[in-house]
This record gives sequence, structure tokens and C-alpha cells, in this order.
Amino acid sequence: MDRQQREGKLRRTFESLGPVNGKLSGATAKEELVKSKLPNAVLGKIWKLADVDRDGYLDKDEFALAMHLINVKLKGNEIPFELPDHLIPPRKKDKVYTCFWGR
Ligand SMILES: [Ca+2]
Repeated sequence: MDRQQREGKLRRTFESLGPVNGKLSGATAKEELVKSKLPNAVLGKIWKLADVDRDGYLDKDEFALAMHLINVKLKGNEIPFELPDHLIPPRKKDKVYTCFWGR
């Protein structure tokens, strides 16, 4: 699959889960995440990294990020402890910044 096909598939998956106001609730997103068969502890970690703005919902960017992190793990690589800069959705950068300062 090339990049465009991957993004198309991701978008269809996201839409098929029935986002409300462009966001998936934690419970809805979890249904998709558990399909990866990764342990809950790992999924929890993925969730924390993917919900960049910590609002308890995954929008399309965050969902894409969660799926990416799942792939990283499924390929046998470790999930980063903190999100590397290049993985942060551009539209979320200011929010991440706020989170870091708010710790
Ligand atoms: Ca979020």
C-alpha cells in the first residue's frame, strides 16, 4: 500500500467508527485498538501518547497516530516514551506545548 491508500483506509476506518464532531470517544476508539491484540498495558500507553491534547477523545490525526504506534509495536519495536517531534500532528503542536508546561 502506498501512502495515499493507507491514508484512505485510515480515513474509512475512522469514519466507520462513527466519530461525533470529528472525534472518537475513548470507548469507541478502544474497540478498534483492541483489534490489534496488544496487551491492555501497551494500548494504554499508546492511548496516552496518541491523545495529544489529553481531551479523552481521538480526532483523525490522533487516531492515525494511535494506529501508527500500534504498527510500531506489532513490528516488534518499542513505543517511544514520549512522542518524538516528527510524530506530533502539526495542528496539535501548540497543545502539546501547553501540556508539557502544565505538568
Ligand atoms: Ca484528543
